[in-house]
Amino acid sequence: MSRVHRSAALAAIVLIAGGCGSRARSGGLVVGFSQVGAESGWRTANTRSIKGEADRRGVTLKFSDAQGDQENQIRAIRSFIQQKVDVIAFSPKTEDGWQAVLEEAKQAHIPVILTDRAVNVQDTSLYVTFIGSDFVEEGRRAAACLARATGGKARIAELQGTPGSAPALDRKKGFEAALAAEFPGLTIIKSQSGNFERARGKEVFEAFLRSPEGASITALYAHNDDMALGAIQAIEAAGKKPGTDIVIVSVDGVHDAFQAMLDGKLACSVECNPLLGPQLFDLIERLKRGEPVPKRIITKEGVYERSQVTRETLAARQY
Ligand code: GZL
Repeated sequence: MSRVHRSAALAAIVLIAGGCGSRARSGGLVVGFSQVGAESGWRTANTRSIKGEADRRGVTLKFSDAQGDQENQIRAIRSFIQQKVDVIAFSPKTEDGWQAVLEEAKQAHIPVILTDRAVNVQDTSLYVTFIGSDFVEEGRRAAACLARATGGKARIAELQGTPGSAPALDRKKGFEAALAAEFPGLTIIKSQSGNFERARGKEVFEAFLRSPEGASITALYAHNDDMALGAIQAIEAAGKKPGTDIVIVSVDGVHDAFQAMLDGKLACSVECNPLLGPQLFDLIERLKRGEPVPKRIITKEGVYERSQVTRETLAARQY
């Protein structure tokens, strides 16, 4: 069977998955994956998980690193369509701007899976499912942790993630909702994007400290660990003690954040699991077998608090 017919068969399986259930195709799969870039420790771990799982399962993975440029992602997806891959998966840098290319994938009968981040489209038939975290809940958890670590009173500087990205929009939304509903003593006095990058987080926090409100900042909410780690460098360079003069909470749970918690510089890191490879390829295998798949798969996550971190837990980290 030609790849076009195989792709159509796969897409047809997706469309009638809930029905009689067709005999799944046998043989290897070709999957096109478009990655946002390599902006953070989380992203590096996510890429390693996707590539490692494809390798373990003998899946042919066409992997494209967009280097943080949405146009590169769109070009890569168009290329996957021209190559007639069996499935397209991607982590959309930002929520908007995907309608046209997703319609082209649908016309080509190639199923699309969203991993990590969501897209903003009216027609949700343009993708099979979205596997990723609940970023609003992560924002709420960060607020609760900051309230615990500050006794419910803080003047907060916020380092936001990439503008227009689902994690930045929703982590802010969840955090602010929790402050409004439960923590009146927590106030955001500065807020700017550090683009999920360590160097940019350091630069922005240096500017925060130099601002008129700088001396009154008592806490930092960073949308990811890399920006928090950059801010810690800025705080120490200004002669202040991270974790004491400025209480810090962030999101992801990468290895360096565990080190910062062990060093007493970070109060907590809200877990955001990057190891999506096994779930992604389990899902693709289910599609291949003609089994129904849920429209939304939320990764199970918790919160890592400084009090829980030991040398043993640090050594045991997978990422
Ligand atoms: C979250 C992911 C975010 C991480 C950042 O699922 O999209 O992007 O929190 C990463 O570290 O850059």
